Amino acid sequence: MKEPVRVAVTGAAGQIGYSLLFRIAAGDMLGQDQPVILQLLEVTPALKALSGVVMELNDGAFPLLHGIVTSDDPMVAFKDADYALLVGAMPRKAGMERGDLLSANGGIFKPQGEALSEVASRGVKVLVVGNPANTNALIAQQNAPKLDAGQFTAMVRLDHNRAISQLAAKTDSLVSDVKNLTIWGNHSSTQYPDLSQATVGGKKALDLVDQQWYEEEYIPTVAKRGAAIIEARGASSAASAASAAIDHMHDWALGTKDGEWVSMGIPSDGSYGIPEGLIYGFPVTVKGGKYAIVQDLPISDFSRAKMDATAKELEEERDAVRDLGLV
Ligand code: NAX
Repeated sequence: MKEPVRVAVTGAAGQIGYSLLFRIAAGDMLGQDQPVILQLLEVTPALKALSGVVMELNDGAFPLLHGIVTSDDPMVAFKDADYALLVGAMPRKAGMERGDLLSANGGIFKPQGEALSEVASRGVKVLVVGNPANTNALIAQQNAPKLDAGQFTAMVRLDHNRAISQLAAKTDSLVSDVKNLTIWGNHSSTQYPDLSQATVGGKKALDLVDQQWYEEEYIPTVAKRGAAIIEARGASSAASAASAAIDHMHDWALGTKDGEWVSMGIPSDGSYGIPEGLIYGFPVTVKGGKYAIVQDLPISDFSRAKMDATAKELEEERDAVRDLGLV
């Protein structure tokens, strides 16, 4: 049996946490041979609720769960963390301007970035789920000078999984038949679910669907799926978001399959003309715990316009947090 690794999760008493923690404890994220110690961060008023979640984790009698730490202090929860899933964030409330939202989240992700920088394992892999995820990841990253910028990623995997499922349904295929689609850009309504390289059962996806359906139905359905779930369920996506977080960390830690890529929000190195430093959804492959952007994909004019639009939104968010002194 391997030595246990430390997995920090913030917002651990929230609805995503309630799905996520049990999947991690069951070995779905890091493998059935990898014991974990969960290090759970919550705000002080939620610690009582968190203690109930801990009782349930214990009651699960998960063989791979070798310990649980709870705290309202990031310096405790992130201590020696090998993986950090930053789920807790300030949701947009009615009447809140974007500046207010970014500022409130700055109050969360700046100190968390500082704490990760000080106390986490030097190789920590950080995934930001809490919205606005890409820009929250940028805030944490910019406040973690002792870590490498590439250690901070944002979640576009839920969008990626939604895009796979919608395409499989349309083509009457299994999700496992769908390969190599990409979510470019921001986890927001400007994201670009790109089918230009995708295949279904080895056939080019764009030969199987018509362009009008792709542009007018598919892209908006994927981009607005979160709102459709809130409308139907009366609450935002939680189990599917947790599942996507598991997929993101699983593939980052254990690698992607040969010949296949996934979408991750990572710091741009300027590839595909995306401004350097933005945390942007790219097609990536992973080997040995290191991700690499898939290079030299042909980019159509249609794709270019969509990729630039979502980059522009991220630049505006970055400029706003810069003006607030958060990065
Ligand atoms: P909940 O409101 O159920 O839970 C959030 C939890 O975070 C709460 O328990 C709260 O006490 C805690 N929290 C707040 N500030 C904290 C802090 N400073 N330190 C530690 N914990 C803190 O939200 P939930 O449904 O779990 O969603 C969490 C976040 O995920 C939201 O920001 C949501 O917008 C975002 N999402 C992101 C997705 C993505 O694809 N990137 C999809 C799903 C989800 O909407």
